[in-house]
Amino acid sequence: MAYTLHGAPLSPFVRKVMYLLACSNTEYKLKIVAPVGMPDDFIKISPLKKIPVLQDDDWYQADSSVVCNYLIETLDHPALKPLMPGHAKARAQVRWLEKFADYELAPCLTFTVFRQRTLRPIYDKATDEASVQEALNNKMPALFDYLTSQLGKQTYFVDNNFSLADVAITTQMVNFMHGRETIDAQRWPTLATYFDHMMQLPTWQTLIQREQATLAKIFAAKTKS
Ligand SMILES: N[C@@H](CCC(=O)N[C@@H](CS)C(=O)NCC(=O)O)C(=O)O
Repeated sequence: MAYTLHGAPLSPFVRKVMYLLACSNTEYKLKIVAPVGMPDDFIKISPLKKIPVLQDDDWYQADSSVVCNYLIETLDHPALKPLMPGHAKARAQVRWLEKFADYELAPCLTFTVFRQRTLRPIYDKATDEASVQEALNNKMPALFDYLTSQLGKQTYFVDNNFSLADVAITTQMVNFMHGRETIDAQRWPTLATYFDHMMQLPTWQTLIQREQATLAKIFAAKTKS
């Protein structure tokens, strides 16, 4: 079996799938598809024209959540199985927090902060800093307050075990970091510590260091030209 993952590593949703593939040592090819300027026929494999898509021969599946759950169910890998807890209530909580990350954190941390500060400049487009400030002042605090309440004194979000919820939340926080923001450790100390801890985990380190190197190269080339 040789998977192909269609997408770009700076997408938090693609990174979520890459995390699972990496920690299970699953072989795959990354076929770069950027969200800007997608080929018209991408809709054939991704009905909403979004990345990621996982391909296995002539089988294609879109959506990071669906793909991650598919990998957990089918690969039967010891590093993946614990990402979905055995207990139904804990599974519900994991799914809820993944949804919260994908649909509540993403619009603020990724589609606003990262897109405006990092993605748009890559494509020589101006940053709308007012919209970033609006998100940071009016949207982000309630999201981080909620995450803080869910984390409590735990190291991981659900039953204090590393799960898909941690992968989904962390991947959005990475884009926040790529957007040159940090979690305010005075205001959200447990969340800041949580993210620091996540960034120490070897699989995240490998993925993020590669992305930081890519971003550094892109921006170095821009300052030269
Ligand atoms: N729910 C989807 C969201 C994927 C998504 O929004 N991907 C973005 C890139 S970060 C995208 O492809 N955007 C292109 C577009 O909306 O036109 C998932 O989890 O895979």
